[in-house]
Amino acid sequence: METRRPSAEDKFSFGLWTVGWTGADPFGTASRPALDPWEYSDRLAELGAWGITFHDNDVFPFDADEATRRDRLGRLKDAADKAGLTIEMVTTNTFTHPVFKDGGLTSNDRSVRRFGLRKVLQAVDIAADMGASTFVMWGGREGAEYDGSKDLFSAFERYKEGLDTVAGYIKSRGYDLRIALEPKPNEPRGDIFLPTLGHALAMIAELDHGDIVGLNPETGHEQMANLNYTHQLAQALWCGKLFHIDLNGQRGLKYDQDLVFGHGDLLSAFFTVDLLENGFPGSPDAPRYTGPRHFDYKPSRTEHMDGVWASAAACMSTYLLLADKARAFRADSRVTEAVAYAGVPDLATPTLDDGETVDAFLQGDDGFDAEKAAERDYGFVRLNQLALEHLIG
Ligand SMILES: [Mn+2]
Repeated sequence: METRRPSAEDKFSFGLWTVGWTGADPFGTASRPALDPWEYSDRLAELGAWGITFHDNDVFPFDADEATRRDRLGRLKDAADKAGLTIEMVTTNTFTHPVFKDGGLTSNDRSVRRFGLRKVLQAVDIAADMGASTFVMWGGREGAEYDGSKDLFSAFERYKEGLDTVAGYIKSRGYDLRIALEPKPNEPRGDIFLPTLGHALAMIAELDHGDIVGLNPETGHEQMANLNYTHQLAQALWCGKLFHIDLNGQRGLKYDQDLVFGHGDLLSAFFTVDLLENGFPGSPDAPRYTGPRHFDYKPSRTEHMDGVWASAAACMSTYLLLADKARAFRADSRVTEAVAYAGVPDLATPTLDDGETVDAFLQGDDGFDAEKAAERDYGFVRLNQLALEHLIG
């Protein structure tokens, strides 16, 4: 097995803040130099990436004047065009500056909320200018440490107000943009609003403009909530809301590790790639994810610049290796047989007959023998072992 080199067809993209992370953490200062955004994008293109993404303040400082903003955004766009990179997603930073310490859209301070909402709307304009198709909203500071510090009812009202204002603005301008919410349970806030994909879906259902609002689930964020990332992607696909993805690695319930994709739970990563590349095994007509394979990871603080590029290449190589293995897994006749034995395709059959009324259904018992049905062997372990053997073989 050797390192796989990606091509544009693989649609790999990276946040500029990923390779651009200088290693500053709560306990230590930067361990690497900061480059200009176009230097990162040039190197990512050389490594075989197809796209890049960024927060407004990955490109220009928080307090930049209009001329500086235009100049730096223009330079990045030129560099991306020259390198053949697509700017597929843009997002806003409403978490770094201390003005956002109690949130951007849900701060108790109304003047901060008005400032935060303006900043988000300005970033929407940037996203449209750059030709992005997705606008991610990660509300990392929308939350609390202390339950008494918030009127939680109003917090949800203000979150909805903010999201609907942004989505309504996108529609009013005719931008070809969709919003993707990124759930996370905690960090930096003690408890973040919209902690999981399910919470975000419930919020979207309450929005006036929810039709253009979907999800950007991150591997580690869902795993920090002790959830199964592949299941989260599946539910988002099922309801037509998987607009974007953030792939990375996480090992257990701890701080947000942002490891290289596959460097956390490898078997979970295998089935994530299997879902993304092969779709649902018993539902060929089900929605498929066709968007960017976007990585949101951090090159470990121990690495210097060579290690930064090696870790970006590792994300893509690991994905391609897992894709090869997932295809081989699905093409293996032993797997086809084990899948059939397990009854996987049978789940696609509706439980009631076509046109069967509940009354007619209740009148019969199908001659069902619970004791006999309880004796069924599903063979899930054998199926999983076949996956494992493909993965490590
Ligand atoms: Mn993360």
